[in-house]
Amino acid sequence: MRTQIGIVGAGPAGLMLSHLLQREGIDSVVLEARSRDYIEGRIRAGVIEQWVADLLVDIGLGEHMRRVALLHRGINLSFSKTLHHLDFQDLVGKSVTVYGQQELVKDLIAARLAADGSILFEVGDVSVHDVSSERPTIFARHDGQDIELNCDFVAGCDGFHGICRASIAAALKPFDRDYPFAWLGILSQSPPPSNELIYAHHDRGFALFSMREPERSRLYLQCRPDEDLDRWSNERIWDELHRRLDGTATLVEGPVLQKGLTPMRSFVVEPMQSGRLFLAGDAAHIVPPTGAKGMNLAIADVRVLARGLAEFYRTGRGDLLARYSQICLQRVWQAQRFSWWMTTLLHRAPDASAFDLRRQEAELDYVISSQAASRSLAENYVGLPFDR
Ligand code: RFL
Ligand code: PHB
Repeated sequence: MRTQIGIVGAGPAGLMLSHLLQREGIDSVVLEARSRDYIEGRIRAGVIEQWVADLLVDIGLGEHMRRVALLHRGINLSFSKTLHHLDFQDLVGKSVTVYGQQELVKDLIAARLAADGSILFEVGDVSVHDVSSERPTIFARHDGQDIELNCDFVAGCDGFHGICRASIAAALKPFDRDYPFAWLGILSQSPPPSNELIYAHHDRGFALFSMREPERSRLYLQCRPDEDLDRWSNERIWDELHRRLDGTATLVEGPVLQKGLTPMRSFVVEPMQSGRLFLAGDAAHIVPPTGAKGMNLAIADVRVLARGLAEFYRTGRGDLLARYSQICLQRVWQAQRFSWWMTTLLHRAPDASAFDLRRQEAELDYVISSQAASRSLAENYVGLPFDR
């Protein structure tokens, strides 16, 4: 098999890249380890920055989003028994959109298949070779057969646990930080306590009250990284959510549809490319979910990559491709800083002292009472501008 761009991974990064390339007349093949049903049902990110929502409309993917997505002017912070609203529209003139990652993934798969795009699901034993040559190759198994995919370039969009980063590890420098907590998340058939997200700081730990649709809540509790989910009955989860919301809004209980654990880590590799292999999205960097940045960064990366590849095929020049890492990493580190800051502001460290908790409350108080501090949170949450 032969294609221009071999893409490993059909998450938001890989699928969006394939879609953007097709709009530039560039051919790609996407290889995905999981089944279509699995990736379309995987519940993950929920918040997209305004530029991503605008991009989806511009590239012909706005129709479903416009029907089901929820436009949010801001977020709520709950602490010291009070709910505070930050209005991003008033503060920085932008909003965010609640649109489930799996909805975007479904839209992208449908668009790729409608355009006769090639996505191979349930591919095994993927390996990438000769990325320092002009003819990299991807080997894999599909439908019981060995396949060899010859490409001009490879895009490693295979997430944090994928194989692409490992295949160029010698050329990369990793930066990482672990956090001494994780999130226990549920999807519940019940309306959220507020029509916009609530980030709750509490002595017992952090909680987040998000949503997918007006009647479906996505709720998270800070827990231990090695938490045993069997120890969390639905009753215990609801009880803890009530306590951490602390009466600042009314929480309605409902049937729990899904339950899972989300680890928290910060991770970046530099550079994000070696030879003709380019890493994008979670394959290159991970942020803790507190700042809602992961999926947005994945899309920011592939937008840069698609432009670089388009320039290459149009003009034969690789200037933009050569600067791919540098351009992406500037945004990546801004998002890392913000996600780390939101995480440390809102979570309770296991060794937190009474002083630490009062200091966090003072910082939260500053965030809601100072125009400068509110705007700083708002401009980062809605997504920093690209032309800085
Ligand atoms: P993905 O989505 O992990 O996709 C990678 C794909 O590669 C496949 N794969 C392979 N395929 C072939 N061969 C192999 N050897 C392969 N190894 C792996 C995988 O099956 C998969 O389909 O990475 P991508 O595309 O970079 O997208 C990144 C986002 O998924 C991620 O950053 C976000 O989900 C993070 N995130 C959030 N981001 C936001 O922007 N806003 C949010 O509100 C937000 N909330 C979240 C989140 C992540 C969460 N979890 C579960 C980690 C909330 C949670 C709970
Ligand atoms: C979600 O709705 O899943 C979500 C929202 C905001 C976050 C993280 C997750 O910061």
